[in-house]
Amino acid sequence: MAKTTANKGKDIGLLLIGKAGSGKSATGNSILKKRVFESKAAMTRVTKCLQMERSTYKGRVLTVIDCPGIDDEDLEDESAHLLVKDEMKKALALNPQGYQAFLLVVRFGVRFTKEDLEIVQILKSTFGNKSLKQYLILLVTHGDNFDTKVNGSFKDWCASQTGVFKSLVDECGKRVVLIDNSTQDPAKIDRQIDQLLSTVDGMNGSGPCYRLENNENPKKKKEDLAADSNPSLNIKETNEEFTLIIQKLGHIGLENPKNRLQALEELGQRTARLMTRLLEQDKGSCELQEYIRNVQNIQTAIQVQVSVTQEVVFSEEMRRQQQAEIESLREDLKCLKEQHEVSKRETARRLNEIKHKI
Ligand SMILES: Nc1nc2c(ncn2[C@@H]2O[C@H](COP(=O)(O)OP(=O)(O)O)[C@@H](O)[C@H]2O)c(=O)[nH]1
Ligand SMILES: [Mg+2]
Repeated sequence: MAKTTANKGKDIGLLLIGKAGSGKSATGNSILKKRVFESKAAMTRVTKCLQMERSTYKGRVLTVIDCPGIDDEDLEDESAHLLVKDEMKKALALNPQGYQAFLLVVRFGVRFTKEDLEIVQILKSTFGNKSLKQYLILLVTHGDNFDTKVNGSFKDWCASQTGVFKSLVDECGKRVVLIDNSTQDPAKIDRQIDQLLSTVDGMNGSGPCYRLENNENPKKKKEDLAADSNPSLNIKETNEEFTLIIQKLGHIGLENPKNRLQALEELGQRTARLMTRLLEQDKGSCELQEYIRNVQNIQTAIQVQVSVTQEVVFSEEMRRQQQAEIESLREDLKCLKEQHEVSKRETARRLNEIKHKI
């Protein structure tokens, strides 16, 4: 693993890290401006495995990876440290383009404990002390609970903190961003994304991003692979599944939009399963990086097709509703005409009666 300077363009990769319930998934949804990560009130893990999602914001592709939350019990358990480290390595393999920042997510309004600092220690031993400081941003959620009348400005408040929070701020090179994931105000949502992106740009600009280096310690990699070799590792099977997915994707265009959407979603799940298998087999060694990248490209292609098809389905639904409204207006008009004819005939009949009486 190493820094690289291959950060062409302005696309941004962000990795969300933190304790379960800190607001990682909600933050991911705020950054991408869509509800793609499951977020709900629970202090245990809701996000069970790594999830990568993308969106475009002001011409930049934002890639966000949400990690399973870390429980306090995990932090007490030595062997669980290894699992967390393993998860981080998978996150690096999942996004070979690399990360401009790691967002250490904490929740405003709760007491910070030594377990919060423990996470930083695990990250340090995974990414290296120096690198971590360069890439970490402390992202504080529940900004809606931050009362400036009571606390003053967020910047001043951060500067006045002591104890664990101060240590976290220092570990993150004093880069701290407050976010309110509950807001529905589009202008505020944009302002928050702008603030986060300018913090990210401020630390890296167009400079290096953190990614898994392909040829890290090849000897060790081979040994690791031999030790970890998984009997279920079957590249032939993976290739076959990969080919089947591509073939299916090619045929999907022929379906009507609603069926196409359903088929794409099923294919998306199938591709995600293939990706999970690959990542499990790869174990962060990068040996299967080529396959992982190919599957990732398919995932992106499926995502693009899903959003295009969603738009088609939506506009078809709108057209159908408008057509139904026109039909109902026509029906009303027909009724009105008929009523008009009836009253015309009634008036003529009465006039006739009057004429006869005269
Ligand atoms: N009011 C408020 N609630 C938030 C905010 N961020 C997250 N939450 C809530 O906190 C809970 C846990 O969030 P979640 O994203 O699932 O946490 P995760 O386990 O770290 O992914 C959910 O009920 C979220 O709606 C925030 O900024 N403001
Ligand atoms: Mg989550």
